[in-house]
Amino acid sequence: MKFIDLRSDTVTKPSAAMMRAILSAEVGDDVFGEDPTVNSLQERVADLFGKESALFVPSGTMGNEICIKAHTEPGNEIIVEQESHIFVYETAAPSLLSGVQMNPVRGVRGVMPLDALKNAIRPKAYYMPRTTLICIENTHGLSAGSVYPLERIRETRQLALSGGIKMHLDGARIWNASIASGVALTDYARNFDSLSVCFSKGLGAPVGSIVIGDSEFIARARKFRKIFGGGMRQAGLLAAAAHYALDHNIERLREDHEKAKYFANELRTLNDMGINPEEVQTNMVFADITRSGKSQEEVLNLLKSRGILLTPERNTSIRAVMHLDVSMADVKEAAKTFKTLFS
Ligand code: TLP
Repeated sequence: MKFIDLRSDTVTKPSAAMMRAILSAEVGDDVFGEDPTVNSLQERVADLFGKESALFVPSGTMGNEICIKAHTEPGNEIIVEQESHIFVYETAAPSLLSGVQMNPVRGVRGVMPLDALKNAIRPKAYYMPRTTLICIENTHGLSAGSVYPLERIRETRQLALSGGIKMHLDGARIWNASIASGVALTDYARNFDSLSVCFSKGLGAPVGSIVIGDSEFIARARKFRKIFGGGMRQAGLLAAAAHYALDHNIERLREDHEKAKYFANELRTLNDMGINPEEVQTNMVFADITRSGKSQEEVLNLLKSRGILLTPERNTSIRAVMHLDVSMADVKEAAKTFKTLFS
């Protein structure tokens, strides 16, 4: 059975053209800093975001965790959004790897209110943890890929600066945010001390993320990448895929956003599932299944039996993610099947 795989934009496979780019990559030992394709990718991405330096890493999780490690000391506290990937999906790695405590702030569709942030920043008392980092996620995955408004990022930056607090961006899907909002990558980046962005989500590369910051920060990050086991050797093979993704797969994210809008529009009549096309900002659609009379597992299995794969989210929803390996025709078919099953 051929599946229409809407579980994540991470499921894409490298295209033939991307494979050719991989096969013709010039490589060297990147732990010695001698891989020309990794080096050119790092320079390219630093430029793209208007920062001094960048470091290629195996995954988005490692990118986030290296940045948290490089910004903090054990016993510090970091502020994260309550439904952020760092808080929910990284298996408490900040506590385990950096010895920090996470202070979760409840956001509205992933966006943390300023007064809640102010309350979360600890007074400078010796008997309290020191707040050293605020993490923002853009787009915000558990809010169905919603975009973090630039204005709020700027206000948060001002607040952070006034308390001597650093800012980190989990920008796994910053490309989608930039395409949807029209905000330049540099405009996002200037508000952060570090960013982690992924090539292996909407951009369609098989593996790879990159950490971005000033040169001093990236030197620290390089050390922690080695400590965390992320020093790779002939990683130019992967960096070539990332170069290809930057050349070909950013602008086309618009198509994924259109597919998500279409899907949500088609399903909006399933009132009980709370699908509002107005809320679809990028490439994800969430459906609430609590009133369907079926468990998450039952709903997912039913869809699977008709050739459609989605993921469970929270305990209440299922998620469809659009990407370059599903066509508009696939999405139309998926929407049709979905409607017949749940109308
Ligand atoms: N997200 C995955 C799952 O882990 C949930 C997905 O399918 O969406 N930050 C954000 C915002 C992410 O969505 C993800 C992956 C990561 C970081 C981690 O990236 P990887 O999987 O490369 O470690």
